[in-house]
Amino acid sequence: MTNILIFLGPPGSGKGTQAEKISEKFQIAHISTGVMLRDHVDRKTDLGIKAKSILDEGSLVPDNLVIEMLKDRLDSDDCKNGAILDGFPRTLPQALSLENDEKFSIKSVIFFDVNQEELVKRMLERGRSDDTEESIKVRLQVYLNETEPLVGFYSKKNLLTEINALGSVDDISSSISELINL
Ligand code: B4P
Repeated sequence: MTNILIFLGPPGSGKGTQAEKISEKFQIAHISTGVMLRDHVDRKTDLGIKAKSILDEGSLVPDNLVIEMLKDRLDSDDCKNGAILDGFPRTLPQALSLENDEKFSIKSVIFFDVNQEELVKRMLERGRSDDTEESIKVRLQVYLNETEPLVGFYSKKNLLTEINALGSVDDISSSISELINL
């Protein structure tokens, strides 16, 4: 059984930044579906060719493709100590795909709370190819429609802890470290 810690939050809330630090500190795998998808795009795999325009416009890659990619990755040896999922699940079907698989045990879900103005500022400063004003607008709307309902979903299961993700990277990382119980 693989223990799982989920980082949930809007785009640009710092999930990737914190997952990198926490994974190193606790020696658990860091799995970012965004990083994996961008890698497929760079390598021009079949998945990457399908995903490129979706990423650039700010929409979500279809559930079946992301779920298959993620579960393959979770089968790797480096996930034996547990894994942080950064950016997955982003939809209810993705959440159910974890829930209904007895190979995985969700230990905790950390929700990154940041106001919209700060999110837009961070993403524009980062300047990735999908960080244009137009795609940021789409991503924030997609987040509200598809991903935010997962806050209630995990809260009802008593798995969710909300953290204030405004402040210094180190302070936020310390707050998260106190919550880790893998
Ligand atoms: P992701 O790669 O997951 O990226 P993100 O949500 O935009 O960013 P994150 O929250 O990780 O923020 P970061 O630490 O970088 O997704 C990209 C795309 O991939 C999606 O739009 C979608 O198309 C696709 N995708 C991914 N997963 C999918 C799934 N499950 N299903 C379908 N499609 C999927 O931080 C942002 C910036 O803020 C950085 O520049 C950072 O340096 C800065 N920052 C971080 N912490 C800060 C702090 N405390 N103070 C100030 N700045 C800070």
